[in-house]
Amino acid sequence: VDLPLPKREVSDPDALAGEIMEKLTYSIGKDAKVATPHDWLTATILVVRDRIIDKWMESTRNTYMNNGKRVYYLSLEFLIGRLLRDAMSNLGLIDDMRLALQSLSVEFDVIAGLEPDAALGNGGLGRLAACFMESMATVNIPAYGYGIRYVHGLFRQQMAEGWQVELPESWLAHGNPWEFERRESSYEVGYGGTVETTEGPDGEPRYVWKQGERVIATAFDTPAVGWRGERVNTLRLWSAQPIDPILLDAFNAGDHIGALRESNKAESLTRVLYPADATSAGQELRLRQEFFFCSASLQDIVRRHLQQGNTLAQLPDKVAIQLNDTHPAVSVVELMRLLVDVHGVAFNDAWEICSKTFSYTNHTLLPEALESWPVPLFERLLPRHMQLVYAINAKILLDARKNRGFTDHEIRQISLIDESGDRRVRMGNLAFMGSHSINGVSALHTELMKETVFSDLHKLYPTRINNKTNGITPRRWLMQCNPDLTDLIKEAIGPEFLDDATKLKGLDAFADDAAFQQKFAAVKLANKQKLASLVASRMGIKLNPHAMFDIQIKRIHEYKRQLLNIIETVALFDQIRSHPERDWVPRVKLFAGKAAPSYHNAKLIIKLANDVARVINTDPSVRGLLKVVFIPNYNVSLAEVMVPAADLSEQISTAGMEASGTGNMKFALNGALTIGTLDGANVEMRDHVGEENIVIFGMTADEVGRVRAEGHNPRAAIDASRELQQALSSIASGVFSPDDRDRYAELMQGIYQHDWFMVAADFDAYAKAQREVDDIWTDTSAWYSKTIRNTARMGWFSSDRTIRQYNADIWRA
Ligand code: DL6
Repeated sequence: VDLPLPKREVSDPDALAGEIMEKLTYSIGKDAKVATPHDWLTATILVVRDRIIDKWMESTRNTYMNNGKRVYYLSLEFLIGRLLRDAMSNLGLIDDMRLALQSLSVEFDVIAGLEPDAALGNGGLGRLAACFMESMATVNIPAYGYGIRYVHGLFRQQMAEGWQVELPESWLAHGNPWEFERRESSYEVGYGGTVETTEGPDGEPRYVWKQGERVIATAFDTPAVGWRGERVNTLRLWSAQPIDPILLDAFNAGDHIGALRESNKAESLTRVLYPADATSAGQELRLRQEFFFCSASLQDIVRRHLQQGNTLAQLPDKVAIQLNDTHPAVSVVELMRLLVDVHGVAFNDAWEICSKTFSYTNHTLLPEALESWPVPLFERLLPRHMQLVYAINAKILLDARKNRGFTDHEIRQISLIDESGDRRVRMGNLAFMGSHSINGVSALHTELMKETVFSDLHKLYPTRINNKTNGITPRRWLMQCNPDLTDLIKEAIGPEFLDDATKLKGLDAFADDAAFQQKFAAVKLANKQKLASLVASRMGIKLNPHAMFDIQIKRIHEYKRQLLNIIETVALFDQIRSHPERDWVPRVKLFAGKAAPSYHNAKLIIKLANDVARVINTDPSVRGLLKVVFIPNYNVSLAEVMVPAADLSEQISTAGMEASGTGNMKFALNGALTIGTLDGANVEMRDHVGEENIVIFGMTADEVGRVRAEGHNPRAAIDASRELQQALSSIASGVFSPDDRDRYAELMQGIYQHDWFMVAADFDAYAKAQREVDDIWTDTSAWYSKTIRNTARMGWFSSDRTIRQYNADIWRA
């Protein structure tokens, strides 16, 4: 029946207040007299959600009617953060909702602050997926995100005497009013068992996978709203459930724990997010998680495709599947299995369908992050998939040898099986072979992909690798996190930039305007005051908002070089004490970020930052010129306060090691000056903002490669720099760790002995660049003319542009 869609027409404050009361009463079952702030939050979300649903149904119905091509973004991580402010801002409801809540004596900011931060991701890769969901809806692409509904997202970080302690994060404790459970969209996912061969009707062998274990994947849908609410897409997250919730026989026989064993095992599949980012987790549970969400997603995609009356041969015309890194790479073989074994498509035809349907994004070149699975494990969990891996490998390797003259060495490099040690299945090679497009996430990273990890596959398929430089959504990372700056920009250049971030360019004309600079500075100061009050209330530390806020926030990793920043801070501390006569620029050094729980050196770096902070912050000879703070529990919501408050953005990774970075873009867009290396997207940022508006230092990726190949001698760099010598020896000898003098000896030895991350090699250049930053800061007008130009010229880094490029070159939806 063609029923008209219902619609919430009115949204003035009175109507909204009435609806909030209605939700509170009839959906939550609470009297306003006894409602808790959480009840008000839920009621408010439900009212906003109603408006989203209107658009959601409209978008879904249109896509169905058009039977056009859909994009599926498969990602093991979606680092979503809070949704309420974002959704309200995209629907243009912020002001009316504030007034509505006020009329009910509820403070919007208070309840908005109670929304849990959905941290279903570790860092850059997961946050990029969340920005992409918002941009795909904004640029009107029919898209689905597919992932896992982890019960516990990324751990909560606490400090115990300066050491990171990991605690579980329970984002679902108060329920999740944004999501819809779709019991009808459930699929069985199998593991283990055996493969039986029978004869098909055509006389060809048919393979039947007799699965040893099975679980149910149930869908939970969350709407993803685009700018101005024009389109709403779906984020579908899978939750694992047992086939039999309880074994009654066992229960009745008194085995109450055994009766729930299967159920617990199934549910534990989607209980926790693996807290590692740039290292491959390498656990059986991780492979089970990956296969679980890939199998459920592909079954869902194929079902939807066929339900629309399409044929399987049409799959590439109607479906584009983007693999977010190698985590969903097992999808390639799962789709082959569904096509060949379940739907009877011939192997070669199935392979063509697969490679035309999939595309793959690589997010890191770090060898330790390139996923591979021991052959025995892969074979035990996924016996039919192992056969398919061998069949695909045979097809590709034979072709490479026969038709392309590949040498033994090249064959070994491109093979799906790594034979160099224990035999392993290489997921990067699988994703590459099974995709028609392989993209890097910045220009430099893409070139390095061609030259390093994928050089041989690039030789075999020279047209597949392409670049899609990352972007960030300006809705969350400007309008929502920095409303005062957004208003100021609107006042100066009008509202067009809200719909097209490249229009920010108009601000260039105001960069040298003294009156505008003052207003820009006032907004920055207010944002710094806001951050200062957060630090005061959480940590009891007072910050001077007139000091330069110098911020490094990101995962803690040696290649990101928080250590370089800390060592330079120690050197600055020495200088301030040795040269009290100089005009030092007052600085607040702020750090935040989580370390993978098993990453020893990263955790030690957090402890060092805290140790250094304790000593510097209590030394009277510093006279308030330097303060160091490590803010615990970095997450999206904290970033939303820190990014607008930054004067200086630290993007100082060892060149060639950061694939892109996206924090770098957020800071520059919000009017921070960047100090950075020529790494990842910093290179393109320099091209866009102009080299006079960014402070670049240090070795290039080529130089790092060359020095590593020739043998780096860190001693020479250390001997040549008195400041570095002093800083290293004070840390190594226990000046900052009197309770355990050797705590940092080994960490410092790493720099003396091999300096893999080029900390010593880049130290002098970094320290010099920092003094350059001081000089610019001292000339207030020069500072603001540069930082305003950063805001003006960062529009290209909107994820809308990135998504348009994906669509134009890869998906064609
Ligand atoms: O592409 C998003 C993001 C990049 O900006 C970072 O440079 C990169 O480190 C990050 N990669 C990861 C690790 N991924 N794996 N696997 O998060 O991706």
